[in-house]
Amino acid sequence: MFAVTKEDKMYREMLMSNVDEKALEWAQRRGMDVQHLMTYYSCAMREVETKLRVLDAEFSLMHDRNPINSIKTRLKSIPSIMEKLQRKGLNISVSSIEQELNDIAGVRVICSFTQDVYKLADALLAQDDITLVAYKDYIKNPKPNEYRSLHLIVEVPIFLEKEKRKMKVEIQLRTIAMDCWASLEHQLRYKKGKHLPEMTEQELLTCAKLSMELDERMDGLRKEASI
Ligand code: 0O2
Repeated sequence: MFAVTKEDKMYREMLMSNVDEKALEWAQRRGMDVQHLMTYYSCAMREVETKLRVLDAEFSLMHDRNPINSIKTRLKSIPSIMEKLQRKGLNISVSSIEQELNDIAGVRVICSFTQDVYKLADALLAQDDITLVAYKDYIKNPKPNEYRSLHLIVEVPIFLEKEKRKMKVEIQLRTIAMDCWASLEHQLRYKKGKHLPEMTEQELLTCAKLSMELDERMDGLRKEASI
C-alpha cells in the first residue's frame, strides 16, 4: 500500500504553484478531491514504472542487455487538464477528469531497439492486474507527420487503506531514435499547434525518415549480433 510521501506533497505543491488564476480557484474549491485524485494518479504511475523496471531487470538477467534505455514520468498540470477539458467541451469536474481523460498520468519508456518496444508492451499487457483500455500503434501506422511511438492506455489497480482503485495511465513506448525526433519536433511545433514553414515541414519529414532508417539499420545490427 502507498502512503502519501514527501514526493507526493512536493508534486502537489508544484501543481498548485503552477496554475493560472482560474485553475487555481477551481482546484482550491475542489481542494482535497483534486489532491487525492492527483495522488492516486501519481501512485499508479509509480506502479507502472516499477512493473517496467522489473521486466527490464529480468530481461537483463536472461539476455545480458537492457531493453529500457530510460523511463520518464509526468503528471499533467492542472491548467493543462482544464485546457483539455475545455477544448473537448467537457465539464470541469473531478469525475470528468477521471472518466474522460486518459493521459493524466504519463509514462514514457525509451527502448534500445524496436523489438524491445513490442516485447515490453506484450509482457506488461500479459500481467493479470493490467487492463488494456486502448492500443495505438504509431510505429506500424505512423501519423501523417511520421510521428512514431506505441501508445497504450492501461488501467492499473492501486491499493488504498479501504479500497482498491483502478487508475488509467498512458504509456508511450519508443526507441531512442523515435524519442529524439519526437522531442525535438514537440519543441518546434506540436505543443503550440504552430504552423511551420513548408520547408521546415519537409525537413522534419526527412528527419523522421532518417530516424526510421536508423532504427532499421540498428535492428539489422542487433539481428547480426543475435541479441
Ligand atoms: P504531452 O505534454 O506530451 O502529454 P488525446 O488528445 O490525448 O485524448 P490523441 O491526440 O488521439 O488523444 O492522443 P495520441 O495520438 O495518443 O497522442 C497523445 C500524446 O502523444 C501527445 O500528448 C504527445 O505526447 C504524443 N504525440 C502525439 N502526436 C505527436 C506528434 O505528432 N509529435 C509529437 N512530438 N508528439 C506527439 P500531449 O498531451 O499533446 O502532450
